[in-house]
Amino acid sequence: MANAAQILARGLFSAGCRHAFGIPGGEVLSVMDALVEAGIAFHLVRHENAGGLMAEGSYHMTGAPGILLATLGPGMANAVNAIANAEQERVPLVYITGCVDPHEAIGYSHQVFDHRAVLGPITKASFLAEDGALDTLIERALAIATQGRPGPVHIDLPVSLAAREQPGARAPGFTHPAPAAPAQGPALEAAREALAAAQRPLMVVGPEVVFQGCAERVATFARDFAVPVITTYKAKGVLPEDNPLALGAAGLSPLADRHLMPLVETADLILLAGYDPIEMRHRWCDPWDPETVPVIEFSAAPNSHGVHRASHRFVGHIGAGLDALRDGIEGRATWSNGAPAAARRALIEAFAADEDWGPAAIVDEVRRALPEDGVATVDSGAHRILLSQIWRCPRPRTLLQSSALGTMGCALPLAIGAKLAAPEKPVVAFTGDAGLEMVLGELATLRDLKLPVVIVVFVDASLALIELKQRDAGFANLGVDFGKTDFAAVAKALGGRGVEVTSRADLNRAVTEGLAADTFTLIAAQIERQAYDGRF
Ligand SMILES: Cc1ncc(C[n+]2csc(CCOP(=O)(O)OP(=O)(O)O)c2C)c(N)n1
Ligand SMILES: [Mg+2]
Repeated sequence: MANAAQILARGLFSAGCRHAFGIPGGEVLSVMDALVEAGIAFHLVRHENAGGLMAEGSYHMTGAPGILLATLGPGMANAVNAIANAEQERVPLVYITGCVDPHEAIGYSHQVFDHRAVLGPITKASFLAEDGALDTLIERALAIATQGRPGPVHIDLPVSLAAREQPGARAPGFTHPAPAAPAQGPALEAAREALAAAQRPLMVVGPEVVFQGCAERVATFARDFAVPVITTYKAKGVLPEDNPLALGAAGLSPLADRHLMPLVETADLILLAGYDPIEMRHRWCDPWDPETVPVIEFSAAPNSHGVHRASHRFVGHIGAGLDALRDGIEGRATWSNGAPAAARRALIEAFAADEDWGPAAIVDEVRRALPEDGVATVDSGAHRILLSQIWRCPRPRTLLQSSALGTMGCALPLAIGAKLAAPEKPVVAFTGDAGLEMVLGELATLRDLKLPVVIVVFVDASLALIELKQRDAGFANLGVDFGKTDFAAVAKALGGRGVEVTSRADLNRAVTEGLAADTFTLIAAQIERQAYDGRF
């Protein structure tokens, strides 16, 4: 016989989960025990929000849903940002919280409020666990979290239920549904005719290709049909970025858009492959007119966002969709005017990283020092926009970031979760100084886990992205600059290695040594204030 917590834990194990993150309170002790008993390691973090982002990092490396555990009240509320992030970033995450027993909550108020009401708008589902249905509950939670457009699911588990035996419960199981291809019919025929006729096709690739695991098929399609590819920041590497058809990433950079939009405007076929516009800035609202150009869209879930329109929409597996689209059609030369190749050259020039020192040099030098199979994470801020344009991804899931919610404080925990789940991969986290100061406590988590993650912090004593916007808009300088922290000293105080750098050679050496060390290394890369002016 198993208790409620054990049934949930076994269900999570059956879905491939091997790591859980969180901070316990008295209300979730039996859940923590059950996780470990089921074969899922529990990692103590310093802040629940960071724990949720570590769970995301582990998901990117393994494909299994992330697990976050928090106690009731303050523990539950601390993770709100990470849950909103999982919802916007399409991360399958199971969030288990403890709660007082429902009958007790009627006459007890200490730390008690409605968890599910708080989480309702930012989860795909929120359940109150009940006796007698734990097996079905965890199966539903996993199905909802992983299917269609993935996202977070919350389970509120009353204290006494967690430890109560559940007679008659079956062993929960988990199966992925088989990939769904478009049905034969007039919509598919019309789309195929558009592909066969296209002379200037353009593909926009988004993260659904990555989580459906069909990057290779999308890349093959692009090569066979000579289709230039724009990716979102999250889909970087679906087509290796050294491929001549790779036009780099679009997202938050007006400078990149200046080179990419003319292609969007002159294409005679737009192919959307798992493209989710939640990562994009305003310029990508309604960017094409399906009245004048055929737009074929393959997506994991129906698009009800209203951000763009399409002529032919197919919901299901993107790889299977592209296979059905191309069946029997021959690839041929495209874009006789050479416009995509010219745009690619112009983009490389626009984001040149050949300076001696500065933010672009830092990105460039770390790219040189990090092996091909390395994973980078990046925080939110000016450094992220520049890095997302410069950094070359040889494969998907080699650059992790919060590109939909765009939260600060994500890079360090994402890196911790990724390194734990894939210890053989070199992992580097890039962060701004303000973003790092939000999550400094997690350096202690890194120390305890003995993980050789390298953290590169762009030290400019400024909220550079906001300072730039403030100046551009003509506001007085206010609330965007702050004092310089001695990050190298902080790293040492928290049990790691710390080094300050102001040159390419020192940075390269620090990264190489850090990746081979037995603990974390924090590299404080000093840059000038206002170093991003005119760069993106
Ligand atoms: C949690 C959170 N708070 C506020 C913001 C708004 N914001 C976006 S970038 C940024 C500045 C970040 O500063 P820093 O980490 O130093 O990076 P930099 O811009 O200097 O590269 C701020 C405040 C945000 N995205 N997330
Ligand atoms: Mg800064």
